[in-house]
Amino acid sequence: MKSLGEFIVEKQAEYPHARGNLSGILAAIRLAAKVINRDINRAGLVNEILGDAGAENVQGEQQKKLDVFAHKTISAAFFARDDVAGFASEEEENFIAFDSEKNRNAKYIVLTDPLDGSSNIDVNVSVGTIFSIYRRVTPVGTPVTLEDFLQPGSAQVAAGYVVYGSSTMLVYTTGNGVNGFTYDPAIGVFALSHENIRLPDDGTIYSVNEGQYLKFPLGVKKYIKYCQDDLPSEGRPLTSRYIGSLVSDFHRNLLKGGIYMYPQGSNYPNGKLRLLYECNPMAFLAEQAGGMATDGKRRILDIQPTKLHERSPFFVGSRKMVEKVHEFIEKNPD
Ligand code: P6P
Repeated sequence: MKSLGEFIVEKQAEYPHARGNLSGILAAIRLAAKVINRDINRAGLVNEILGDAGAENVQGEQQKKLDVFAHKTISAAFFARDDVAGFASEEEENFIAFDSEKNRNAKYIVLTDPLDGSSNIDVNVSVGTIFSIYRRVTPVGTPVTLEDFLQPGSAQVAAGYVVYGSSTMLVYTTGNGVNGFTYDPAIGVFALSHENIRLPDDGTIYSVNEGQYLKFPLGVKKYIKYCQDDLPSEGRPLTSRYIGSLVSDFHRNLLKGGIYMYPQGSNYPNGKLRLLYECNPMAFLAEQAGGMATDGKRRILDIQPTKLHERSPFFVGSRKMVEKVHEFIEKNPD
């Protein structure tokens, strides 16, 4: 058994100029994940964990108490270290510039969705924490600015997620493949369980909220009908699996093959998912595992962000499946 900590140290040795700051950030995420995991697992028993926080986030979505708890836990873990200069979260309208000297001298910034899919918590469906790490682009020693956060996904130095499911797993990449670690609560360790994860080139699972079908672009509608065609000789109909929790849907498709789609529609003209802390980290992981991630036309990692909470249509998973939906979109322009 190899722990996440041992793995991080081992991999850090491969970076001759590494100073251990990125390792420190991953250690902070590991600690926050253990704390969040503990409270998710007893959410039904402790009133102050379940339910609404009585406020809305910047997206106008009802914040859950655990959303706020997860945000505060991750922020505290980063602030306690000198590896992170600033932090942005779905739960805060503006980024947070850690203003202590030790943090101003840090060279990384982190963006997170502290608890994605949190509407599922009250009904005991798995949720996740998503993170995306960049080097800052403004001078070390000064407070971070919005410019540090509005970098294209291709500039990420690391990204990953924690999925609080039937077991709790941390999956991440630093640009050299994707590795998964399963949490053993009995000993408080994330142990390496899925080394060098590869996303199958094709798959038989499609994940989309088909209740929004009528709002989708014509090409996406035609692709969904293509998936449903009764053609056993061509491996169709495919299987529809949609949990309503990006991290869980993504994780299943990462391991088994498949495509997750959140297209633009009349209700979400730019798609629902946020580019910086949902699409970019998942796109980095997908590509590192051999998959593909686009907005239906463009590679997600090439998109130059203009706003912290901007949204994007999102198609991610097995390369052949993403290429196939592109064919339908190109043939059926709206
Ligand atoms: P819908 C959760 O709010 C989330 O951002 C993703 O985790 C999930 O895949 C999607 O939205 C679900 O959205 O509109 O299908 O309920």
